[in-house]
Amino acid sequence: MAEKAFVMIKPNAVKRGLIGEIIKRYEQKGLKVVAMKMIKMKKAQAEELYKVHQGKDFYQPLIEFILSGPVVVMIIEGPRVIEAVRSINGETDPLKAQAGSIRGEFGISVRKNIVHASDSIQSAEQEWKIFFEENEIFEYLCGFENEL
Ligand code: RTP
Ligand code: MG
Repeated sequence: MAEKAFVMIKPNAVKRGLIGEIIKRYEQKGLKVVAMKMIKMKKAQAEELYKVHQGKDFYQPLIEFILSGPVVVMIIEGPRVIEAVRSINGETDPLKAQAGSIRGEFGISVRKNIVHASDSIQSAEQEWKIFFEENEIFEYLCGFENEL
C-alpha cells in the first residue's frame, strides 16, 4: 500500500481562504487525497496531535491557536509522501521557507504557519488515527491511473 501522510490546514489558512490553493499544490504534484474533512478540533485531539511538544514554551499557545477555528484534516498518499508533502509545505519558519513552498508564499508566523504535516510514516499513522476511522479512507485510481 502507498505511504500515507497526515496533513492539516491550520485555522488561519482556512480563515484566509487558502484551502483550495493549498490542496491544489498537493494534487498538482501528483499526490492523492484519500480522506478529508473540515472539523473544529477538540482539545483532547489537539493535545494528542502535539503531545511531542508538551512542556515546550510554544505548546500552550499552539494548542490555543489550533482550537481557534475550523481546520481541514486530510490523508494524502503517494511515493515518498512524507518528504513530498514537507517539501511542498516548506520549513517550519515561513521566513526561512523556500520561495514557492506553501509556507514560503503564504506564511509569516512560525506558530501560524499555515499547514501541518507528519514527519514520519509512524507519526502519520498515529496522527490520522486521531481524526479518521478506517472507513473514511478511500482507495481509488487517480488521474491517468484510470486511463491506462
Ligand atoms: P508541523 O509539525 O506543523 O508540520 O511543523 P514542523 O514539523 O515544521 O514543526 P514542529 O517543530 O513539529 O512544530 C510544530 C508546530 O509548532 C509550532 N511552533 N511554534 N517557536 C515557536 O513559536 C514554535 N515552534 C514551533 C508551529 O506551528 C509548528 O508547525
Ligand atoms: Mg512537526
